[in-house]
Amino acid sequence: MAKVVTMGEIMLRLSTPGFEKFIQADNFDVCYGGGEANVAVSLANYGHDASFVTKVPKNEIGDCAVAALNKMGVDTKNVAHGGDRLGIYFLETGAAMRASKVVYDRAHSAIAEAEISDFDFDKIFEGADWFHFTGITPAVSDKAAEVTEAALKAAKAKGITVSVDLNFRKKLWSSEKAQKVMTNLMQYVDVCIGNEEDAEKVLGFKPGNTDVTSGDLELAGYEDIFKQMVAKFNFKYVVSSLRESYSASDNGWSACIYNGETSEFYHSRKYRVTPIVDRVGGGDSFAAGVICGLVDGKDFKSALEFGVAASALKHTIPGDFNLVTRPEVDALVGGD
Ligand code: KDG
Repeated sequence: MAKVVTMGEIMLRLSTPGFEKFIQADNFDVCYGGGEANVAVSLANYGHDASFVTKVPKNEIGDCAVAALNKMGVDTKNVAHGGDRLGIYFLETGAAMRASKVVYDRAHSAIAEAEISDFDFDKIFEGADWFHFTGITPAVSDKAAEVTEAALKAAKAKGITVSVDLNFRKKLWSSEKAQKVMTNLMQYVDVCIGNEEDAEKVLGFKPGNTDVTSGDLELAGYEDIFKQMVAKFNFKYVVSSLRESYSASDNGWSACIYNGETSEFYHSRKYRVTPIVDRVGGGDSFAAGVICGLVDGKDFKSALEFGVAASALKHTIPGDFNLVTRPEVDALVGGD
């Protein structure tokens, strides 16, 4: 069992029932979610010691967010309490040719207003093997970006492996701001997760070279970008999920990985995911699956296969959290 720490914002998710549009809904379904919280839940679910760091308000909604994590086995003893509010996101789930919609109501949330002094990073990272964050947290506020960098410095000082999911959120910041903040944070990162759009918007990479092994045009673009990213930031692995969208409820789902140490590029098996029940958290379940594979000691190709199977299964589960079990993921990886 590995100790994995994730840090970010947990939010109250209010989604329209079924596939109702916002205008139709008389009530919302309630659950909790957020990029890094979702990763912590998956890892706890696979049997790892997963610890989530955030700040929530000292009120019953903050308590409910923490309880939702505890129910899934996530360690929340390093959650800070205070501030004014928990962030909210509203979700209208799309189907067929109608895309999902997300509306954020998260300004001035407790984590957005948190200070470095709210967290004892020495204690938080004691005995930890891995630290995961995403590009969402530094996007939430300048203060949250400062807290993220303080966490990264502390994690690196202890020799902990660090992963990032670039997760560009255009509703939270511009590409220019993202590049300014995130480029600096890459010096602490070992494993970088993000698709082509993230690589361009968050770090400014575009395909441009021709020195690649993949025959497929899309994969060649990824291999090219990944090589550039490794050359600039010396990442150990660069990883992306790959979505082929046939409709909002019917996708092809696979992933690719570049090994920065051996210069090997690998494309996973592809799954047809239909009908999609809930795609939110699909990227987080992928990140968690890859992290799980790597901390378990799997080789990088098998870790990727575990991640892509875990996230394919997530698409069948309502809510942000991926509640599939390790045997269920293993069965999909091992199946025809
Ligand atoms: O990856 C899932 C997230 O998008 C969702 O939980 C909401 O954290 C969220 C965000 O900021 O988009």
